[in-house]
Amino acid sequence: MAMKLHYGTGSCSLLVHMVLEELGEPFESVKVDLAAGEQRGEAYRAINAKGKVPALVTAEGTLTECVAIVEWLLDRRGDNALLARPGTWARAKTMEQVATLATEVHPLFNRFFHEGDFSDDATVQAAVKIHGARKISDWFAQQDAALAGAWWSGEREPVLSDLYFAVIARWGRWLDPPATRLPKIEAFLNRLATRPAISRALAREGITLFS
Ligand SMILES: N[C@@H](CCC(=O)N[C@@H](CS)C(=O)NCC(=O)O)C(=O)O
Repeated sequence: MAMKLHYGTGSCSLLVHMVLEELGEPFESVKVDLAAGEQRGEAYRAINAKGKVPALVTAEGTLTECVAIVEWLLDRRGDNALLARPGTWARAKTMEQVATLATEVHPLFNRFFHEGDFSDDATVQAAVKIHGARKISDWFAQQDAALAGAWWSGEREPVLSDLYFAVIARWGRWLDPPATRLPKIEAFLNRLATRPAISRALAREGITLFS
């Protein structure tokens, strides 16, 4: 049975799409229409009761949460370029970056995209959005200034955290200035997009790293 990825276009599930393509794993993908609220419907909640993407349906069961899914996919393949073996320093440094993206930067975007989740008061919502945008913009400006080599991770070849960074930087195209147009981040995204697996994942979703 081929695995089945339930994804939302351009959302955090794009990371899973990228990893599946990088691994050359046979899989099917099923689009969940997030804008239409399909994730909250009964049919999708039967797959993921949390009403969120991604969900990966496998022969062993259904797995949710981006980080858990990609770690499982990569570890079951043993040695691979995107994620070093458990217990190695390289693994710890990649996971350090993954944790920053998952637990700090992604939640900041919730303030920017979903300000209504933070208050019923429209004035507070506007303040949450502006404040969130400022914090994310500052973070991307720091990342752009610090980006020294070809990849955000600082590794010689792209690793898992580079893929995740690209997914999240793409959301930053709505900021002013767009994170995708900061010079070193833009060059990084262009470089990553030339990888055949990454361009296949983007094509499946009908998007680019800039739109
Ligand atoms: N912690 C979860 C977050 C999942 C999540 O927030 N997914 C978003 C897309 S990035 C979603 O499904 N949003 C739809 C909604 O909340 O209604 C993960 O990393 O997988």
